[in-house]
Amino acid sequence: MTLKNITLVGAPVDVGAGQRGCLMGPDAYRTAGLFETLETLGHMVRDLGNLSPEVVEQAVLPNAVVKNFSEIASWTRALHAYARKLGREPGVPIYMGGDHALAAGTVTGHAAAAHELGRPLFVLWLDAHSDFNTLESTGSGNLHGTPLAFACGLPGFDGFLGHPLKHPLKPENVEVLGVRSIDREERELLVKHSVGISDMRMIDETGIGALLSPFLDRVRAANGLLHVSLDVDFLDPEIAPAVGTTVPGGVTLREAHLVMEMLHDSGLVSSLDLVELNPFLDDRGRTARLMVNLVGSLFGRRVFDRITRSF
Ligand code: HAR
Ligand code: MN
Ligand code: MN
Ligand code: MN
Repeated sequence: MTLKNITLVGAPVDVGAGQRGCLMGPDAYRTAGLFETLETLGHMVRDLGNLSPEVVEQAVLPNAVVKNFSEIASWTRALHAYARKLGREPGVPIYMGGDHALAAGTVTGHAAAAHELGRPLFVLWLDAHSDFNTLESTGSGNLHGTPLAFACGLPGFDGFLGHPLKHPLKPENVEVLGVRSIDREERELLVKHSVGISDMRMIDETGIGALLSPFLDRVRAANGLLHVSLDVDFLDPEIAPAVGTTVPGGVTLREAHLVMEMLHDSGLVSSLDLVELNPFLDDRGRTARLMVNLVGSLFGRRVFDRITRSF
């Protein structure tokens, strides 16, 4: 197994979500043993602690329903700069959220770093939601519903970084997997921009491995980097209750582990977001521990090695 240099970065963002509590996420991952789990697998792990960004001035809003715009702009700028730097170094950063608004910074920072390395960035978005609203289309005003649209270069987001996004993701290099809740206008935007979508019905009919495999093949063929954005609500709420926006009918424990195991075997993952864990809603830490176990699978934990046929 290839051992990695892993950097943990705490991003206690919680004003992008409709409910408070995600700011406790990074400490819940630490308490649930994320560092030790990775170290036990043999990796070199460092924890940079939690970021706390400088607050930027209030920008002019295109839509009055948008909430906490300047706070999210501050986070986006701080995380973008961080991710851009970490993305140019060897090793795998893990961003411990925090709500999904943090991906506005991490994904765009890694896209900029990939550009500088001369490689394309691909994104696997594991989520019940597609988070493809713009500042105009959002009905809730919760900015965690928008980061993927921003990262794909949709218009209206210049206030996030204070300037236009220079290196947007190609929407066809994105795969949204596990989705089961999309707003009406968001649906039109996803179609218009040809974002890759695999919903729960496709998972039921085809199997999650058969859906993931061709995407990983594309990343490999393009010599791409792969950012994985794992939203807790990708998982069925019966197994992962600690999330503000539960949607029934999510992926099972085994489907989630299979995705992580296939990602590990691919060797392609270059950065990871862990988002939307709300420890205030957890049941004796079970969701935090489940997320840590999934990260363990992503970084090489296995019962049996089917290639070498060894335990
Ligand atoms: N689409 C809805 C909105 O924009 C809900 C978005 C919820 N997003 C998350 N992250 N919980 O996936 O308000
Ligand atoms: Mn999300
Ligand atoms: Mn550039
Ligand atoms: Mn979600």
